[in-house]
Amino acid sequence: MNENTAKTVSKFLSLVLRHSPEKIGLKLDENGWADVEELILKCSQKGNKLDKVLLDYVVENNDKKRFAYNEDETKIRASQGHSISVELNLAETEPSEYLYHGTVGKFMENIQKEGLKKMSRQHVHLSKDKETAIKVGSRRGVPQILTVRSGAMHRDGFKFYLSENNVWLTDEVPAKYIEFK
Ligand code: HQG
Repeated sequence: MNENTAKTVSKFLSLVLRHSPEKIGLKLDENGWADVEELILKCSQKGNKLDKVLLDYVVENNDKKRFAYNEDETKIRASQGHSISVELNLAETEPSEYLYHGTVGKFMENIQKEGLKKMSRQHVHLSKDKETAIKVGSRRGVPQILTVRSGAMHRDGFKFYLSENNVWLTDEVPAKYIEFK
């Protein structure tokens, strides 16, 4: 499989399964699932050639395992990262004492004031290790890594969820739980 083709498909799937299904006239259910046959048909009709072999390859080999099938592989969804409102039905999970968030310098002043906000997504995204957070921050420039006192947040009643592809999700991180250094 050509890696560039797989990457192009992954980007397009992120667009339609997380943000804009209407771009190809696709419907997601309330849990974010798309019908696999409909997805393949509608992607192909819009000039993004897709078949089940290619979709299988992307689901299996995607670097962050961004997409997942349901049990009988008739449906597919993005495991996290949505801007449209979907109910992923993730179980609440107790986080480790610290989680990490990769961002960039230009956002720091605001984050110091108001903490981490969801911005355009459905959750604040946190990583279990600094290496992953560095990669997340690097998408936008020189990464700045924030340490989140997730254990303390959890004890104070904040809820955490772990996506199927191991991204930690929460609704907000007030500034008092962030170590800036
Ligand atoms: C920042 C990728 C100002 C925040 C990654 C981030 C992740 C604030 C940006 C996933 C702020 C939002 C999500 C505040 C947060 N003031 N800026 N109060 N609170 N920010 O893309 O975490 O490759 O929505 O630091 O790996 O960067 O797409 O969030 O820089 O898991 O699968 O606002 O996207 O995954 O940006 O990335 P995003 P994110 P995929």
